[in-house]
Amino acid sequence: MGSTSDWQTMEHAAAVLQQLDIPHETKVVSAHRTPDRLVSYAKSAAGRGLKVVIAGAGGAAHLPGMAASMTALPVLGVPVESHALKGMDSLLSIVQMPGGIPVGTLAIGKAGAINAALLAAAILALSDPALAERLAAWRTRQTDGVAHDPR
Ligand code: RP5
Repeated sequence: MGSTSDWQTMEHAAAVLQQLDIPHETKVVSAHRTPDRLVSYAKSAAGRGLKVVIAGAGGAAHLPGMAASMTALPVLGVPVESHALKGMDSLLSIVQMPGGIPVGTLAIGKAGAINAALLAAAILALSDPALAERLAAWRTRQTDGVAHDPR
């Protein structure tokens, strides 16, 4: 994520990865404040064994796109809700990648963070049958937890 201030959003992604027992790391990597850290992180990601990158950022959110430009790994972008524009700036910055460098863009805020983790899990589950079972069980628990009556 681009800042420690993004953690209150991105912790929801980390929580889902934890629930699914998916090894992961959480890092602050700012495209504009720590550009060298971003280059190093993105270029070394595949070699360090990472399989998917979830990049959350707000405002002029170039972190996911810049990361995607420097790795062949799937990059999932989470638009963090900004104060000034409620995350519309983040969303448009992340989703409007020119053709050639894809970023899988999720919803603004908490829902996007949760779904980024679930989408990463689905990608990883393609080659991990045990994870596929855990993901199916997670979804079944969610389904079973939906009340029939709103009161
Ligand atoms: C972006 O600027 C970060 O991703 C964060 O969402 C936003 C604001 O960062 P802080 O000023 O709170 O550190 O780079």
